[in-house]
Amino acid sequence: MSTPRLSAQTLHTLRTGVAIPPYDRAAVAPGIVHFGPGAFMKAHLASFIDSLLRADPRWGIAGVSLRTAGAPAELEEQDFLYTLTELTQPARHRVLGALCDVAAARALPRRALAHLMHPAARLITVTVTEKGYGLDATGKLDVHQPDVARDLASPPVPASLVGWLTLALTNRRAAKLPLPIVMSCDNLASNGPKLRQAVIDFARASGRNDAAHWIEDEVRFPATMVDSITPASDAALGARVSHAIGATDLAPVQREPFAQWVIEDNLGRGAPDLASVGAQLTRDVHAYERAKLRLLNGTHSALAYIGLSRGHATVYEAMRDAELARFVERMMRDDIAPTLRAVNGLDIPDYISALLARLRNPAVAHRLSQIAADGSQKLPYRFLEPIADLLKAGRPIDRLCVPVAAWMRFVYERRNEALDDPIASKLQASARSCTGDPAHDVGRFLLLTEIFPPALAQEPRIRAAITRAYDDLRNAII
Ligand code: CS2
Repeated sequence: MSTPRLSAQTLHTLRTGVAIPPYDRAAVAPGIVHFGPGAFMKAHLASFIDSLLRADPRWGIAGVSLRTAGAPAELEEQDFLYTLTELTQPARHRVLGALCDVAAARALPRRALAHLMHPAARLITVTVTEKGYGLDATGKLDVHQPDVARDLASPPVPASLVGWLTLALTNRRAAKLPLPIVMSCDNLASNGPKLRQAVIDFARASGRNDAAHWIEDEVRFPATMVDSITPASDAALGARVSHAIGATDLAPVQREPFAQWVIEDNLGRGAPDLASVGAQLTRDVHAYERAKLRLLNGTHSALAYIGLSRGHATVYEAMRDAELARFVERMMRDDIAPTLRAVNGLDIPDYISALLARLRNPAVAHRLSQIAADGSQKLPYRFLEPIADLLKAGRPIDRLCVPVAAWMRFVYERRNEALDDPIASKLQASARSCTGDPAHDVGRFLLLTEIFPPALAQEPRIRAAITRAYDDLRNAII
């Protein structure tokens, strides 16, 4: 007998021990519209919302995908049900029912707009990754970014996130619908304020000054910190899940058991009770955000660029390289920690110890190549900002410059191969002009103003430290 497909119909026939939505999905309304319904949101945000729906059916999620061309058939065929596998030993499988729809904005713009205009939609959440915001190296909206530039002419169907948000907010205003909260859940320092400023700048640049003022005065863009290590889904996960649940699931996701969502406590009225399902609401969100971006994401990127050059494939493998593990622990405790501020509930040395244990979880096969992608977007907040803080404080910067140099070597080695980065061709042009001479090569990369603000690139101590590290890495010295 062939294995049935996961769907609303087969939900009650799954293997015992598989958790299924304990609420009536037919009663769920789409109170959240989510931009970027990829693996991270399916594994993180949707798991919190799935718990919330037990008590409050108003908060189903309607996804809007900006990048995919067509509707995600796998999910649609499964009635938007999918399995979340928590990578414990043994793994736990939970079928989530929080997602109600996914509209591909390019193919089905009306469906996307209908979700955004639904009177019940009170929260717009976003996980489009760093590159989805169209920001420049200083964190401001880049009006020359192709999708943004195109949307400034107010085409009937926008392409960019800021274009869609401006359209949704102004249309809701005109229709006198309740205003949604707009919540960035991406890895960006000050993600809420940056998105707010980008939307305001976009409205202004497209000649809608009145809308810009109104957004400035009325719309809330809380900052958040989101955290859960989510290895990309692959065929092995599909096979494992289908076997474990007793049905074929073509859209499963996996993550470590740990999941954290810290939200700036200024949601106002009409927001879902996210604290009731474990989200932390705090006035100190920036302290959490900075600690996470620098300690977790920074360490991830260091493990990726240095680890790949040492022949490792996953975070787990890289952490079993004693020299590399020692290097990143020192980087966390001696270099990054002094740039952070402890707040109530966040003890930095304890946070580091917990992080090291998470990175050593043998059940999580997190590929370094996944983390290495989009380096141009990640380097600034993971390394360059803490390096600038260390310089200001008169502290040594050498160790934090090593992963920056390792990224340069990583790009150099891929100068003629596929490179996963929104400015890949620019990076490869720089890499192809390298000669192997450390000072020359580092100088070429530092000219990339999309990544390195000129003041930082011209700072002689930074240039010297990166050049030394670039040279040492040739001999695997860290
Ligand atoms: C990773 C993140 O791919 C990456 O750049 O550092 O996706 C990381 O796993 C998450 O932010 C963890 O919350």
